[in-house]
Amino acid sequence: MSASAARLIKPVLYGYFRSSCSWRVRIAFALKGIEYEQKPINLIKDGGLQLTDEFKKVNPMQQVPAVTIDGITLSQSLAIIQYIEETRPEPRLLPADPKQRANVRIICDIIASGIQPLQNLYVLQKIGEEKVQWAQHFINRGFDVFNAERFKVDMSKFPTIGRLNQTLTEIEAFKPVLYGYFRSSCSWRVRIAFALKGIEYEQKTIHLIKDMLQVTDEFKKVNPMQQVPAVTIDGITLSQSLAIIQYIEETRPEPRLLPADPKQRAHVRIICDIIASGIQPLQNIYVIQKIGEEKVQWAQHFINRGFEALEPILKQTAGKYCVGDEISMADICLVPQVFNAERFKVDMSKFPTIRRLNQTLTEIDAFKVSHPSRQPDTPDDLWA
Ligand SMILES: N[C@@H](CCC(=O)N[C@@H](CS)C(=O)NCC(=O)O)C(=O)O
Repeated sequence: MSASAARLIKPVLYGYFRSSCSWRVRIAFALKGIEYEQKPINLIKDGGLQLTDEFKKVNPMQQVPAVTIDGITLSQSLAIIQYIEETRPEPRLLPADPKQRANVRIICDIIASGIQPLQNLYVLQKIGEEKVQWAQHFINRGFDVFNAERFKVDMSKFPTIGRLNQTLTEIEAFKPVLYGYFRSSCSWRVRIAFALKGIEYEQKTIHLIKDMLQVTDEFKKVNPMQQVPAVTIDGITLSQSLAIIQYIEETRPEPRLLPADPKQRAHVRIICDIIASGIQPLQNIYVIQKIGEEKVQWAQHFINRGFEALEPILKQTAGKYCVGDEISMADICLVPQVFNAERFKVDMSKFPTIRRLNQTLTEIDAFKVSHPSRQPDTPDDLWA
């Protein structure tokens, strides 16, 4: 089907009335005045229609929403919305200014990877009786962040500060600073992006285990979500690895980390979001600590679940790298996640495409120099 013919067919949203992620997409369609059809996927009835073989073909991650649009099928609400934004730009859902856009993405990612995945149906079912307290805990933790002052500052009112900031950030001492931790997979994502783009930066270690530096009042001012990574760059402080990488991409575009083609870009974002909201949040330290003794089985379960969805997706999208033959943000997310899978002794023989891609990518310099075994805070016995 030609691209123009595909555009005449109404998009179809596979969703569920109470799914917050489906609602995100419904809001986006409504704001943009796009007509669409809905196919309800009842998440509860008959054990959950999302788990059927038929729906698995639509979204291997077995979650709503999914959307068919312009002849392709997309999943991951934020990837869907960004595809709609890029192909139907009016009215705009991402601000024109890259710094404001970064703040929008931080807020989205806090919700999409820091809050929502922890009260998702499949997690609550595994938690059992304690599910209400569990959900309250993680929603409270995430919502506290929105009291942070920095989201309320409209910098356009301060032209002199803006000008000074621009001059100052060109001075060597104002190199970007990455607040990270050697073994944090999300910090590693940002280190790879800096390395691929040839950007020099400083590292400040936030030791997540020994000193729990992420929960100090001092660090809370840097990232109210009390997680690494955070980055100070161009006079602003950013958190959420994907928001950070997209800010770097938009302000330092070479070499490109998002493909030029919107469909390929959507595929990159789907892969990133499966990892960043569907896998990584469930083996984060604050979750693992709440799980206790069963932590290895828990982590294996959710990594397997995510990789079982990623494997068929990558089989379709991969060339030399995750999407085609150019390195992208998807590769940046994949390698640290495979490293974690190996730490938790996940049987990788079931995922030949993921293994092949990981092997190719880990031979590239930018992935090597940013590896957890070679960072300023890597303990001597783990140094390689
Ligand atoms: N969605 C966030 C997740 C950040 C995250 O989970 N960071 C972990 C390390 S990979 C962390 O700081 N954990 C500290 C804690 O849980 O206390 C991102 O992409 O930056």
